[in-house]
Amino acid sequence: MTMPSYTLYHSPLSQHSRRVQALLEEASIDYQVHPIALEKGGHMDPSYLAINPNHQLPTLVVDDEPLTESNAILRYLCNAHELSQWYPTRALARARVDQWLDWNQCRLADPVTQLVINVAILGDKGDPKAIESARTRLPPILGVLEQHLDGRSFVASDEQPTIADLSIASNITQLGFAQATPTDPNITRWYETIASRPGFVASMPPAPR
Ligand SMILES: N[C@@H](CCC(=O)N[C@@H](CS)C(=O)NCC(=O)O)C(=O)O
Repeated sequence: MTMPSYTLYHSPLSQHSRRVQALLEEASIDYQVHPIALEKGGHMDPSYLAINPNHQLPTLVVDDEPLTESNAILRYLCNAHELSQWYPTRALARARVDQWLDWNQCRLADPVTQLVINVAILGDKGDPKAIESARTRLPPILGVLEQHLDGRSFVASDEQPTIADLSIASNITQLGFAQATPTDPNITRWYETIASRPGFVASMPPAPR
């Protein structure tokens, strides 16, 4: 079977990009990286807007067809490469993964992004109201994850990590950039397990010099 060629438009600062790269690495799928300098506005360049008019990373170009939305890309890769260990095929098991992927996008992503933008990226120019709002919203959201992980190794499966773990853990890494790493014991234990996986390690941004 001929496999498609993959080009990942990517920045290591982007958790949405890193979660896709982590799966590509974990599954030993061949891909090219096309770096986009988010911090220099590369995502607003007309050449990138032609690929992704939402000016967001990542985009995975499959042969010559752009695919956007990180969690859709994760699902696509699992479907195309029959990665049932990362995205189970039994209906309820798959729905459980989808539940946590959606939770990540709908509940966790916004306060994480607001903190990273306003603390880590904008620094002194960050919006104090946005920072305060994110700091207020985060603890109850993380509390849901902390309680869910009590007695569990992974968010959506008892046996092995799934794409839901890669997706959520990429946001937890991001909190570290804003000096807001969660200290909840179950989240910490789970995050250490996911973050030590080779694919996740390979997706991490280079350490600051
Ligand atoms: N829902 C999108 C979100 C992607 C996203 O927010 N990417 C950020 C980097 S982590 C970005 O490119 N931001 C630039 C912008 O929105 O203009 C996904 O899951 O792929």
